[in-house]
Order: sequence, then C-alpha cells, then structure tokens
Amino acid sequence: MKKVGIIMGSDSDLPVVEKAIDKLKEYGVPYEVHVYSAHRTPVQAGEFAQNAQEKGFGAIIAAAGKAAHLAGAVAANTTLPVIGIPVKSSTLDGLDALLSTVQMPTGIPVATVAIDGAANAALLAIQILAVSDEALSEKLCRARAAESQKVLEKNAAIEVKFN
Ligand code: RP5
Repeated sequence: MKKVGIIMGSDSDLPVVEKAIDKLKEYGVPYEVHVYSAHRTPVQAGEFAQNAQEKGFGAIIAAAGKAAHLAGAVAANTTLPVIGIPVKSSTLDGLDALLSTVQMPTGIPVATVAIDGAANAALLAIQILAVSDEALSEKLCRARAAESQKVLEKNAAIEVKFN
C-alpha cells in the first residue's frame, strides 16, 4: 500500500496532527511524520515533496498555522494530491491559516479541510488511496455504515423522548 506523508510546520502543531495519525492507524494505512516548515526549512520541505512519489507516498497531508504556506509550497513541488490542514495557532483563530492554505492559484491545487480538521484530512487521504485498494474502500464503507447507525439510534432516542 502507498504511504501517507504527514508534515507539519512546527512541533507545536502536533496536538492537531495527532488526530490524523490516529485515523491512519485505525485504518492500518502506513505513514511517515515530519516537521518541515515552508519558511524556516524551505529546502527540506521542497526536497521532501520532490522525492515523495518515488519514495512510495500516495498523498501528503500538510498542517500549518499563521501565514500557512506549507501545503502550497509542497503542492508546488509534487503532483501527488496534497491535503492542507489550517491550524488554529494564532490570535486570528486559524482564519489566517485557512485563507493562506485554501486560496491557491489555478494549476497548483490544495484540498483544504476545516481549521484543525485533521481527522478529515486523514480520511480524505485514505479515500484517495482507496481508489485503487478494494479492502480499504470496504473499510471506509463499513465505517460510514456504522456512523449512520449511531445517528439513527440517536434519532430514535430523541423521537421517543419528544414525539
Ligand atoms: C507555523 O507557525 C507553524 O505551522 C505553527 O502553526 C505556527 C507557530 O509555530 P511555532 O512558533 O510554535 O514553532 O509556521
């Protein structure tokens, strides 16, 4: 199976990124985790992206806060799908990171999840790998069905209480 690369701009992003790591573990998807910064270690961030395809990665998740250029800088250096997590790490509540991550110029897409949306970033990466992995795709379907079942049970309890 292809690996998912997870990179973050600072180790201070780890509490958010851990939710993505947990989700990849849950699905048994191999991953690597690194700290590379678009601003503080731009050479290493670029090299990681340039070598990612031949190193067996199938998708890259990039998490950063403030003027968050990491996902965009990575996307500029690979044609692998790049998923950006805007991290809430400043006085602007993550809106700065959201806009910096989502507003990419045409030609260099970044699939941006919600502010601190690390679990969804992992799920999106898993969905990308599942396009060519039937067992993974079935796991995703089972998880969706289980989620639906939970909501149906909550609905039944609410209906009994109020109707
Ligand atoms: C960004 O600046 C990082 O991704 C982090 O969210 C934020 C703050 O970094 P530190 O000053 O905590 O290292 O580049």
